[in-house]
Amino acid sequence: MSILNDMAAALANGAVEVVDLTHTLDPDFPVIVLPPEFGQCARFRMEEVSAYDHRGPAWKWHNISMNEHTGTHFDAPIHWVSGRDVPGGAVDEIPAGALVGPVVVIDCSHGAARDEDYELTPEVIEAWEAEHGRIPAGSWVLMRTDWSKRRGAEYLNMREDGPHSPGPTPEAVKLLVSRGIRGFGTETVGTDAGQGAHYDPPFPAHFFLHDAGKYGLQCLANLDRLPPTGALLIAPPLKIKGGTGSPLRVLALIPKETT
Ligand code: 23J
Ligand code: MN
Repeated sequence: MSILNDMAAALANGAVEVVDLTHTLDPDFPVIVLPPEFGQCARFRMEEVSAYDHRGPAWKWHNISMNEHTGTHFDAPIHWVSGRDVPGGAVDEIPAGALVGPVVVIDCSHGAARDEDYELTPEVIEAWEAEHGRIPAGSWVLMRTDWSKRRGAEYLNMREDGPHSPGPTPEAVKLLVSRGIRGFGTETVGTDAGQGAHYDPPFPAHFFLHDAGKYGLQCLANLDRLPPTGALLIAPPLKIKGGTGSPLRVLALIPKETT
């Protein structure tokens, strides 16, 4: 009897399903837009090198380029100034065992449908815990907003005063860190709210998560397919030397509904 033989059987017979939480890397997928005085995030680009032609008669391949924080992506502790001295804080230094772990989902989709600046607060987290139990140490915590269903300009939701999208308050992030979470993930372009620059400190999710050596995931999709508890997340970033983050394929293993 082996737990992994059981897992392989469960995957084969559908008792465990694999859900893809990843958007397709596409030049048209929006990237974060910072105020103009700052350097900007490059979109995904793909250039054909050959396509079974005179440049390579039997093969097709592309050169690709992008910012580390393009598309569905992982944030490492050294992404933020608060995490700059975290040991093992670059993507290539994160141990493989830290990249697979339990995941819980806090459904904020109703609030975010009403209020594009919806805030995940300690009260929302405590209400979730009253229903589902305390957030286990070592868990990924994902904030479901259904923002991944938005297309085009609606995704960044940019206005004259900057982007408007939901996110956590500073107090909420501190509470999650105190629970000993592994990391925090969102469906929006950042782990912080669109208006997150106006909190104290600015961008509190980035500040407090990475200060504590926690990870981030952004631009996630299909969170509406996950149970609140009981799923397993597989989220390994590329092993970029000194990298602050990377696009990745995020997979969730979920138990098949048995109703
Ligand atoms: C750089 C500066 C501010 C932010 C971000 C990046 C991100 O959201 C990111 O992708 O990590 S808020
Ligand atoms: Mn990022």
